Amino acid sequence: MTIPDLPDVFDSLWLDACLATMAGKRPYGMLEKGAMAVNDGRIVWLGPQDRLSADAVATARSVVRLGNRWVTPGLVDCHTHLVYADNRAGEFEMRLNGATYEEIARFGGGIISTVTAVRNATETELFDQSAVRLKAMLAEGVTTVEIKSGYGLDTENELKMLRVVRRLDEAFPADVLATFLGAHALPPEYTGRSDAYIDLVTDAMIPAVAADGLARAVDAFCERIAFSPEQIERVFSASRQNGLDVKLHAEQLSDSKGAVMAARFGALSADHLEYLADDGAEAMAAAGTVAVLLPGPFYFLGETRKPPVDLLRRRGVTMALSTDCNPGTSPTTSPLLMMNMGCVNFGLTPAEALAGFTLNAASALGIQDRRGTLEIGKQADFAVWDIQEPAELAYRMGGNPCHMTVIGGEIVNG
Ligand code: DI6
Ligand code: FE
Repeated sequence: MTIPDLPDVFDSLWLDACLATMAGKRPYGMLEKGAMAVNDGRIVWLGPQDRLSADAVATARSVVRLGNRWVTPGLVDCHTHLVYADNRAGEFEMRLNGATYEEIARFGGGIISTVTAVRNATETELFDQSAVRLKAMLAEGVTTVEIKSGYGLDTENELKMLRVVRRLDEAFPADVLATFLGAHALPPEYTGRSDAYIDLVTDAMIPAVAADGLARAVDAFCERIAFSPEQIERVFSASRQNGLDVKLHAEQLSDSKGAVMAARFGALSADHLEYLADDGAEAMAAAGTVAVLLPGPFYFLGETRKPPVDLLRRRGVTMALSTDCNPGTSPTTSPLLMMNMGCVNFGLTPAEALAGFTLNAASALGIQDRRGTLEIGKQADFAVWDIQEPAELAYRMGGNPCHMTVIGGEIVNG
């Protein structure tokens, strides 16, 4: 295993590792008794440790011995609403004390209560509250996070949310990718005028977001209780005209044919998908649109309809998994708990669950060329775990076996 143009001196060498590279033919891309070399934040070599020369070890600028711990690619959380203010524990309590959804809504609850909280929060308050959640994710091996807007629902507050996402990206070593989700819910001031709100999204918000480079992609919520496929087509056309990628919350509560439409626009992903039918899966497979499965809201809302995992496998649709971190339907920052739920509730295998938080999540964000696996040339983002085998990551319910999180070859946690 000789690598052309291998530098003489490595910035860092990571020794005594069991690598779950998530690349190649073996389960988990396993490579036991492995080692990795990093230069300029990238993996420049990995392989069996006994192939490394004594000289390489002696001259490396830093050597980290990992005590035969398992190393996976840094986790990628490809669908979150991590920036929000306050929480909805009170609403959760009301629900469990017997209040109906309508009653809660009448008391200003539901998604609009978070919109009110976000509008009332300063940028710094939003940043501080969100930073706590991002820190928790980093401590559980997450190195890349996508964060959506969607709780501002007017130009000023949507841009405020996206500026907070940008500040998080600057303040934390993790790669934080912003998605504009203006078409998340109808703001109260537009009640009965949803087309007029979509005009605002397409004519004012999307151009403003694109002009400031505040998001890479646009997401929308396609559902009877949110926006119709026709309205979302307008949002997607405007996004494409402004050079932004698209993705969609689709088929969460009904088969609205959102996935077919998303695939037609070459969407990076269609997410949720509990009610996905065969036409949607076929279209996604043909377009290379990734299915992002979200066990958190399924569990938290006590849903019973599962996403059609067998159909997705049969059609060869790439499956990712994500936290959907949000205050209303998935108040979690734990990818490992989602991996457990993805296995227990959706029937994923532990290997599919880990792929869903690594290479397939990277595909859902269009960054699979630089993240998601441990391979030469990729970013040196990885997580080191106190586990005896990779399946243990999905097996546990709670607890955090993350020993260390490494981003660009630097230890950021542990
Ligand atoms: N689907 C969800 O599960 C979240 N948004 C969406 O489109 C819910 C967000 C919330 O209730 O705050
Ligand atoms: Fe979501």
